[in-house]
Amino acid sequence: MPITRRSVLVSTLAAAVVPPLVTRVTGQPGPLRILGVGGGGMNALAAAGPVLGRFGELTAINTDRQDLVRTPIRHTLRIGRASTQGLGAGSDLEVGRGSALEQRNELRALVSGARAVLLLGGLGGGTATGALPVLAEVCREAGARALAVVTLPFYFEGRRRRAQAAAGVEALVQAADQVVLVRNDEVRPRSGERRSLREAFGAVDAAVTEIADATRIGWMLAEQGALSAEGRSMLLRAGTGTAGGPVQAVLRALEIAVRDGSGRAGDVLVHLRGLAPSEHDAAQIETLVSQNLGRRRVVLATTPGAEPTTATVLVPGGSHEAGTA
Ligand SMILES: Nc1nc2c(ncn2[C@@H]2O[C@H](COP(=O)(O)OP(=O)(O)OP(=O)(O)O)[C@@H](O)[C@H]2O)c(=O)[nH]1
Ligand SMILES: [Mg+2]
Repeated sequence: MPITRRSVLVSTLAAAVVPPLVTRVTGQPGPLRILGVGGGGMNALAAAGPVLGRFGELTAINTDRQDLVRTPIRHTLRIGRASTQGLGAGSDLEVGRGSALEQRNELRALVSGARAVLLLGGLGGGTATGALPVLAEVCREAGARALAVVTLPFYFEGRRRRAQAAAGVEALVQAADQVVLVRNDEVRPRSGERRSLREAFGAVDAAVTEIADATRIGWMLAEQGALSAEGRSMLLRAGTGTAGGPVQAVLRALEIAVRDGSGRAGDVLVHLRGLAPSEHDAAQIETLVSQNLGRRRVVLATTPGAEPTTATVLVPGGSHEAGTA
């Protein structure tokens, strides 16, 4: 696909936006399933429910019975029933992997009929790190695109979790169609703000929500030919930011997404939730992207919402070595 300098402006609700940049989106190409795996994945899924729930069925998957009892997600599936006895994977990814294999047929039934599956999880522990690559494989066997949105642990969580997360990314990239990485350390508080652990993970849940929604929109646009798509094993960098206006929000999101460099070529998806951008805003956003990432086609998608504006950027490429060092 030739790289054009012209932004493509897309309204996710097909509301009127400034022509001639508009490409209309006519809804989802097929059934979508949204799975939150492990403790962190389930919490992120619960937070994402209000945004993602109307686009597909939500299911919480875990080895940990206590977690599954407490979750507000109605549809749950416990894995590793024989091997973990409901007590979690004990931070051992092999146990997480074995747990998914143990319930492989049920997982298969869960995703059958889906056109795509969004897989949410926090890498670093046992359940999500081990189970997600198996799930991705199961999705692909069932003919569904496996789109993973996974977090990398905070630095303070220690070397063992970091190393285990790196192994998880490695396996996931082999198995999934897309892997979108969210680095917890980059989900920063406003400067100088102190926060509790719960608040820190709450901020991660919010970032995962936006990035998962952008991933959903990216899938939709790729299916409609409005966004360049590759086959499998595609790694993406993501960033999200909130500000009073669209351009400022995109700047914040880009600062995060480009930290490891510009990656390789491919369309850049910018999703704006909140105030619709003016044509002038769209031009400025395109300039910002090309300044940070070189000449790329920018696909700008908007979802009307209350102020302030949240911008989320998905950039193909990005090295996971840098992400997990
Ligand atoms: N988004 C989000 N991430 C979390 C949360 N709690 C923990 N995490 C992240 O998820 C990673 C994996 O932890 P868990 O989800 O608890 O691990 P698990 O997959 O359940 O694996 P086991 O507990 O070992 O069975 C952690 O290293 C954290 O970085 C949360 O509430 N929200
Ligand atoms: Mg757990």
